[in-house]
Amino acid sequence: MKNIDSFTHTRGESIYLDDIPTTIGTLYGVVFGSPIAHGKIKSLVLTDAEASEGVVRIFTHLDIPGINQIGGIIPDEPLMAEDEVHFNGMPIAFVVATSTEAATLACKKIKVEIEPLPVITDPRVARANNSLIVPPRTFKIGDSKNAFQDCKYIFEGLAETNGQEHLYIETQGAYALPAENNAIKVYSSTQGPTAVQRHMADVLGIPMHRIEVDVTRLGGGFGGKEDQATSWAVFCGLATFLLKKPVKYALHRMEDMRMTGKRNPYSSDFKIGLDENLKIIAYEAIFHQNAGASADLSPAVLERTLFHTTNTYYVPNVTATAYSCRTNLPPNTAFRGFGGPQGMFVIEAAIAKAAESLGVAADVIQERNLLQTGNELPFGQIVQSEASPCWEKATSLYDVENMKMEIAAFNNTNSVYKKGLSFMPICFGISFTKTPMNQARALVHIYTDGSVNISTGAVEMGQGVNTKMIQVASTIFSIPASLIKLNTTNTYRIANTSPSAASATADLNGRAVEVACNALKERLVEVAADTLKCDKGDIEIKNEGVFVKGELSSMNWKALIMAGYLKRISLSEHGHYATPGLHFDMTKEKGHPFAYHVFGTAITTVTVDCIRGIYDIDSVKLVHDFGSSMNPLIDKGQIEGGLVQGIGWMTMEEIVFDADGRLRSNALSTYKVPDIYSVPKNIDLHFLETDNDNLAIFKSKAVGEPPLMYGIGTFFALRNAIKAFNPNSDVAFAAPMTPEKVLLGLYHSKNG
Ligand code: LUZ
Ligand code: MOS
Repeated sequence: MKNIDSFTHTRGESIYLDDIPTTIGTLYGVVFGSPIAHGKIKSLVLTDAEASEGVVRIFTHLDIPGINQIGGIIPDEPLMAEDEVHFNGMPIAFVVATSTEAATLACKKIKVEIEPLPVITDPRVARANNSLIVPPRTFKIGDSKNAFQDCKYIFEGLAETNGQEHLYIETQGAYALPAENNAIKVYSSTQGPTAVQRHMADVLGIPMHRIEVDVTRLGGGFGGKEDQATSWAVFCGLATFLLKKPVKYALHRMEDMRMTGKRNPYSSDFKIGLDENLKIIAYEAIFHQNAGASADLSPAVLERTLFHTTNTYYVPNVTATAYSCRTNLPPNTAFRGFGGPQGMFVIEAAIAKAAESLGVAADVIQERNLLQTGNELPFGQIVQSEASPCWEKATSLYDVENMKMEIAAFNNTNSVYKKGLSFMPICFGISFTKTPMNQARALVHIYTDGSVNISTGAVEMGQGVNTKMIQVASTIFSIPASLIKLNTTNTYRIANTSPSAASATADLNGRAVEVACNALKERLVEVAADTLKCDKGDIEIKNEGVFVKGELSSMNWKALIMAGYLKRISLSEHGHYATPGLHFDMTKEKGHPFAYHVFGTAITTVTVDCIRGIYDIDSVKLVHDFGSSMNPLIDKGQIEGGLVQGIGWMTMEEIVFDADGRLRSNALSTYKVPDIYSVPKNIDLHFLETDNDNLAIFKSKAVGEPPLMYGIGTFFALRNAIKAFNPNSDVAFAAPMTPEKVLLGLYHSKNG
């Protein structure tokens, strides 16, 4: 089935936040953010700004009727600063005017006096100052300390990954409208409608039932709108509540880049120990997560890092400790992979270091240590592994021996260009690591003309989840997709939603649709048996018709629905799903947090221009574990998009904050993202079809986040190409591998 949005996307008819028709009298807001990263507010003078043309009102924390707090996991984040600012861009006031231009102009007339305090941007400095968001956590299996004594080879090192700007094409935004009886309707470009509803209720001091959050679709989220869509909606809601006027705020790209958090940068230490057969016996890691100025989702991101400490390898003795470090940057947040990629990069660096030191190819070590079904992960979950099938399929299908020979031959005959190859096997856990979040609901109505209307808690953000929801209902009812309409995501239809995140949206909401549709179908079978005077067991509803003992009866789908209505049967159902079998005990750091894992292997080849330091990604050849894909076209799109986003993170996307905590890469002129010229020249994708039982919807495994981690392979392929040119290169395990770093790596050696 084609993505149901492709028709309106192509015609420019899809409705995003900024396409929602505005009502007469709509006002426009702009946030006034702190001009410095850390300090005490001495005075705030609004008089000039208030007198500015078109300004209706300027709100500060003093105007908040409820609580000045929007922290999701920990209440450490005020909506607006009171007497201190903690990052450059931290909201201080919200200016509402008759136009965005007027509000922007007025913002420039706000006078704030801030006494500067020391600025910390480095997570290791934060840890040294004991500036932590939450106490550190440690995952442990076996006894790494003792196990190192039995290791033949031990290597230690440092690995760092930078942040990443989400760069959803649609920036953050919201539009709030007053409703009767002090209620509010808000359109929000959010992955988490319930988070918007809950925090708006807190800030306004009213119950959640007065706040209707509606989400049409998102022009991308990537985690950046899991938590951080909330504040903009709450600003609009606050102004609407107090002014009784519609208020809209859609951020300018540069405001969005400056004021919102990004992927958490990490600075980590590793120690890896191997035996004489290159089996990894022991591994230790210390992760320093740069959380930014408040918790946001960082504690959960930190946890997912720990869950992915050993990537797709079995290591019997592991100790991993993670620190969430408070710095004066915008609060960092969810980003596709959610800490997993940051953890996986570190063990890949450790393996690369071991391989280089021992003079073997990294893939020898990787392959020898792949997870097998039945292995125990450091947090106690016993894994059902597809690691080896993916790896083996990739090496045979793509004839890796031949690829390696061709690269060696190329490198022998070329002095200016060098090629490199890497393997990147992945293993990603599917489920929210916070077990209670693994639940969802769906509301299914069948109208008397036989058409079907579905609401779920899933937010369509370009990932194709709406199409998959329709596929579920269409398959269960056995009716064409054209009879099914999917609604916007709305907190008045579906309550207490988990954010569309963790790659789990189609699984959780699809299962809820499945539950609802099956319940309806059961009732309809009874109606059919009653009407056609036969046994329930003889009835089959398929191809828009009712079959009795395999024979098509006179009753079609539409007649069946009408018969149900006349019998006064409910043609509506609210389905609820909660992933079974999940548990995790934080006091022991053990449990079974994931419904299943997704596996895959990517083989990347690159060519480096050893004079200029620039490079091409020649090919990425993948074998990915889809389970049994319910929509290969959409899933292929997720693989390609995730891969390229991962490559961007690993190679060119370079976030730069200066020592004052000011973002220097604050526009697309200074922050480079992959374009059509920088994507791999060739992407080969093989669908590994497995039909082991799993908890995915229709056994079609989650596909949102896992492919991002294939991009990590590019970093190591580039490193290998650099080493082919300069075997003594001291190129660090520090992503992104920009052309500048490649150039340094090519010409800078360990001994100077
Ligand atoms: N969000 C969240 C996520 O709240 N919990 C998670 O485990 C998660 N994982 C991936 C992406 N978003
Ligand atoms: Mo996401 S990082 O699944 O919002």
